[in-house]
Amino acid sequence: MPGNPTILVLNGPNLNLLGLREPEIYGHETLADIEEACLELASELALSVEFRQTNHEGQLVDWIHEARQSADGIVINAGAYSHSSIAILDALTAAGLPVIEVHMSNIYRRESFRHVSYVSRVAQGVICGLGGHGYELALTAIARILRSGD
Ligand code: CA2
Repeated sequence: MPGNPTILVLNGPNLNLLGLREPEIYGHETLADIEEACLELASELALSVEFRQTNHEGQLVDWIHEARQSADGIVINAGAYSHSSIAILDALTAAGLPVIEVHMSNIYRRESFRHVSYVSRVAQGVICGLGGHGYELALTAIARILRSGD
């Protein structure tokens, strides 16, 4: 019997600071709190979750390349690279896996440079403004997409 689907949850630059700075924008939850909630939900959804964070664009690109072999779907908060990185868009497009994009904050209530995300061009769905809960919603959505095949 095949194992649980594997979901790679990727986090980009500065998300390691969650809960430590700017709580008025990003809340009090740390990235470790979010990871814990994701791992707990993953077992209910029969998913295997790999949760990672990096401050480096190339590292995100390398992880997305690896996902082609090792994962069934990607949940990504590319942080500020969402608004600038064609390299990440190209890697996600090449991966050919279902992608759900997450942002902690509601990027449409913020500066206009945050209103455009390259990641959104390849994402099947986008969740923003719901804090860490957005990651749990993204996992629920991707589990459903993988099970229903659409
Ligand atoms: O809302 C989001 O999740 C963002 O992806 C967060 C990025 C921001 O550049 C995007 O526009 C929206 C920033 C990452 C978090 O940066 C922090 C900085 C200081 C304190 C806590 C987090």
